[in-house]
Amino acid sequence: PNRYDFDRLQKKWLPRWDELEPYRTDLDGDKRPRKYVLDMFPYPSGDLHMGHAEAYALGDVISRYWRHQGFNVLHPIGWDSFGLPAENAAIKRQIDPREWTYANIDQQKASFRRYAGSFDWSRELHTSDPEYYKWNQWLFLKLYEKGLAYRKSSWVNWDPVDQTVLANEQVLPDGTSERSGAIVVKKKLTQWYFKITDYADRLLDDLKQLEGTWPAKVIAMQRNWIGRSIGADVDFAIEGRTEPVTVFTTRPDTLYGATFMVIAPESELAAELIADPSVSTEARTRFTEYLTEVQKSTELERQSTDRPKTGVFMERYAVNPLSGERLPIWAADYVLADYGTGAVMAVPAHDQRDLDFARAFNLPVRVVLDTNQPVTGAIPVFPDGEIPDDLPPLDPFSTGKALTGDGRLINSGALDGLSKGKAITKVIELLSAAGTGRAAKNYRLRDWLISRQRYWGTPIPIIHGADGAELPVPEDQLPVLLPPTEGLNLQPKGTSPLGAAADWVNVPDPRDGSPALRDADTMDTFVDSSWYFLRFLSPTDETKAFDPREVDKWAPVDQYVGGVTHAILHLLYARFITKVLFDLGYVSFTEPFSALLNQGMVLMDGSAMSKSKGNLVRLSDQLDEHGVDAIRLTMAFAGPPEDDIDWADVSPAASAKFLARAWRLAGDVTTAPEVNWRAGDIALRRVTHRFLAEAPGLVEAFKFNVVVARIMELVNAARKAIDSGPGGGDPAVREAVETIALGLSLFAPYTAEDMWERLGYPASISAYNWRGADPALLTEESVTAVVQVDGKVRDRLEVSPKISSTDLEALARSSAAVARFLGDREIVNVIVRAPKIVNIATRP
Ligand code: ANZ
Repeated sequence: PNRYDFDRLQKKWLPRWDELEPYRTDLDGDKRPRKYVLDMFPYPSGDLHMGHAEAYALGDVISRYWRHQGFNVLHPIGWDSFGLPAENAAIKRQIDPREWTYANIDQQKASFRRYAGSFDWSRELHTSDPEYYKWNQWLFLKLYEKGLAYRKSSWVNWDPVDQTVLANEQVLPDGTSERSGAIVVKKKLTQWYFKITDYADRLLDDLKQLEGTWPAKVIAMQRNWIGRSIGADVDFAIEGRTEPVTVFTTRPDTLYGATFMVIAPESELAAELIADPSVSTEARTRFTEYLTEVQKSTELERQSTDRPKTGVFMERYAVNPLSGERLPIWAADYVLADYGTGAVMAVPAHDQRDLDFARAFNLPVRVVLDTNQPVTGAIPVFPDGEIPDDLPPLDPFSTGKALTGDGRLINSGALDGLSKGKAITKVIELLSAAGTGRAAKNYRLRDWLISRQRYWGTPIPIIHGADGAELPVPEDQLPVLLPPTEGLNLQPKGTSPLGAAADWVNVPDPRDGSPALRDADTMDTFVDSSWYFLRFLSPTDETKAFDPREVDKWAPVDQYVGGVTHAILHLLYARFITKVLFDLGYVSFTEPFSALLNQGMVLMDGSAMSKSKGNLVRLSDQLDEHGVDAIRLTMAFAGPPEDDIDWADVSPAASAKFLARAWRLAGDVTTAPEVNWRAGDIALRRVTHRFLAEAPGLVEAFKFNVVVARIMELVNAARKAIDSGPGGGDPAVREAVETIALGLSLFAPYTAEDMWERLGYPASISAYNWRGADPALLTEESVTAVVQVDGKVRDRLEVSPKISSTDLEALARSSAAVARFLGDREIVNVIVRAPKIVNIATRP
C-alpha cells in the first residue's frame, strides 16, 4: 500500500538493523579513510528528553554523511554512569545506586535504539563498570608518578545539603549550589588535586590549533577560564618579620602610587601577622570578628564591586622596595586568598577597588600616572607648554573614579615621564636587579580538585600508612573495587561513606603488613569523561586503558558534538589529560577533539523546559505522535544547529507530512535501478545534480536546515515530473528519488531505508555512497550534443556550450547507451564538433 505509516516502518527496520548491524565499525580490516565522530556520552538520568533528541539527531547527521562519503566511520556510544544523581536517588529509595543506574541505562538504551542513532553498539561502555574505572585508577597512578596528583588542605566550596565539594562553576552566580540550591559555604578539607595549573600555558596556547573548527565562543570561554594575567611579583619587606611578603600586580608601573597593602583575611599570612605581640588586643579582636563575618559571605559577594568595602587595620607595616615608603597593612575581603599570593599592593589612584577602599577608610591616594598626557610625542607634551583647561581633574579621591587609562608617569622618581608600557619594563628591571621582584604570570585557573566524599564513583587507589605515607596501590592490584553498599550509610555527612566499610578500608601496609587505611574518597566523574574517547577504540581490552595502535589510527576525534554546558570543564579536563598522555608518550597528539559542534537548546515558548514551569514537552509523546523521523527532521530543519529551538515554533506534523510525500515518490518510480539516467528529463536532472553538488558543502558547514530545504525542493520537482511531466518511468525521476533517499538518510533513517528498499536495492542505504554531480548539468545553459555511432543517433548528452572536444569525446565514450551499440566493434574514427556532435565510426 502506498500509505506512509511511521509506526510500521519503525517496527520493520529496527529488528533488521539489529540483525544487519550496518553501523558496526571494522577498525582494522576496513581500509577506507577514517572518521571518528563522537557525541558527548549521556548520563543515564532516566529517559531520553528533547535535549538528547536534538543533540543525537545532529551528531547522527554528521556520522551518516561521512559514511555516504565513503569513509569508515566510528560513531560509538556509552554511559557516563557514575555520579551524584544515582547516589541521591538510591538514598531516597533505599536501593543500591547500581540498581538505579543500570535500570536507567536499560530504559534509555531502548529509547536510543528506537531513535535510530547510527551507533556502533558493540563498543558500548559504562564508566561505572570495574572494567572501565580500573583505568581511571591507572590514570590516577600515572599522574601521581609524575607529581601531577597531590593532596593538600585548602578551602573548598561546600554544598551543605549534598554534603560534598563543588567545582567553582557548580556554584551559581547567586552563590547557591547548581545541584541542591543550597547556599554554598567554604570549608577546609584535605583533598586530592590534579595539577592542571602546570598546563595552563599549553591549554591556552594550543587553543590556536582549534580556531576555525571550534566555536569561537567556546575558545573564548576556555581562555577566560584559564585567565592568564601578565605582570610582576614584588617583594615588600615587613617590619618585624624576616621574610618579605610578595604581591602579584599587573601594574608594576604604579609601584610609587602604592599607599597601603591589603591581605586576604583568611590567609595564613593574616593569621600570622595579627598574632604578633606588637599588635594590640583591640586590633586582634577586631580582626577575629571581621574574619568570622567574612567566612559567612559567598565568593560572589566578595567580588562584587558595588558592595561597600569592609576591612580592618592590622597594626603592621610593609616597606615599598623602590621608594622605601612605609605602608600600613589592612585585611579586607575584596582580596581573595587563593589568587596570586593573597596580598596586594593597593594603588587607589589607579585601581577602582583600592580607591573605593581608600575612600571608605580615608587612606591616602597618590596619582602616579598623568592620564591627561598623551603617551606618544616628546616631553613636554603640550605645545607651547600650555595646559588646556578642559582636561579632567587628576583627583580620584574627590571624583571617586580611578584613573585606569594610559599616560605618563609622575611622582615616581626616576620613572617620571615614561609611558605605562615602558615603566612596566623599567620597574621589572629595577626590581630584578635589586632582587626584590621579577616578571610573573598568574592564572585564574586553579588545580583540579578531584576528591569527592561520596560512594558512587571511582575509589582513589592510594593506601595511607600509619606513619602518614601515601602508598600507591600496585598496578597489578587494580581495580580497587567499590565495596558493596550493604551496611553502608550513603547519607552525605562530609566524610566518604567508604570509610565505614571496615573490611574494605582496613588493609595491610604494602611495605610491611602493618595496619593501614585505604583512601576513602572517590574521584570526580569528570575524570571518567576526560579520556573515554580513547577507551571506545578498545573497550574490552583487559590489559591496557587503550590500544595505542588504534589510537594512532583513529584519534583525535574528528568531530565532537555536544552541549555548550560542557564548554568549560569537561573540554578543559579532556584537553589537559590528553596533554598529560602526550607527555607520557601514550598518544601522539595534544588536542583530543579536532572539531567541535555545540548544538543549542530546545526551549518552549522562549524558556528552558522544566517540570516546575509546566512547559515540559515529553519526547516519548512526540515520538508516539509524529514518529522518530519527523522529530529528527524537525530538529535539523528548525534552524542552524547552534541556535536554540523553540518547540512552540516548529511543526513536527508538517515534517511527518513531508516525509510521507517523499516516501510515496519511491512507489511511483517504475524503472529498475539499472536504468540509464542520461536519457532522463534534463530539467529534473539539473535540480538533482545541483543538490548533489551543493549538499556536501552545506552539511560540512553544519547548514543542515538548508539541506533539508533543498530536499524539499527536489521532492517537489520529482512530484511534478511524475504527475505532470515525463512520468514515473522517466530515468530522471528515479535518479531524483534515489537522491532524495540518500539525502533523507542523514535525517530520517527509517523513511530513507524503506524508500531505498522500494527502489529495488538489496542492502542498507548506509552502505551506498553519495553520488558525484555531473558538471555538465550544473551550468545554467546547456546544449544537447548528439552522439552517433555509424551514422545513427545513439545518445543525447546535455553539455555545457563551452565543453572541450576532448571532454565531449570522453563523455560520449562513457555513455552506457553508446557502449551498448559499440559492443566489441573496433573504433576506426571519431569526429568531434564540440559542443554539438560526436560521430563514431566502427569496423564490425
Ligand atoms: C596594583 C595595581 C594597580 C593593580 C593598578 C591593578 C591596577 P588580574 O588582572 O585579575 O590578574 N590582585 C592581585 N591579587 C589579588 C587577590 N588575591 N585578590 C584581589 N585582587 C588581587 O588582576 C591582578 C590585579 O588584581 C593585581 O594588580 C592586583 O592589583 C589585584 F592600577 O596591583 B594590581
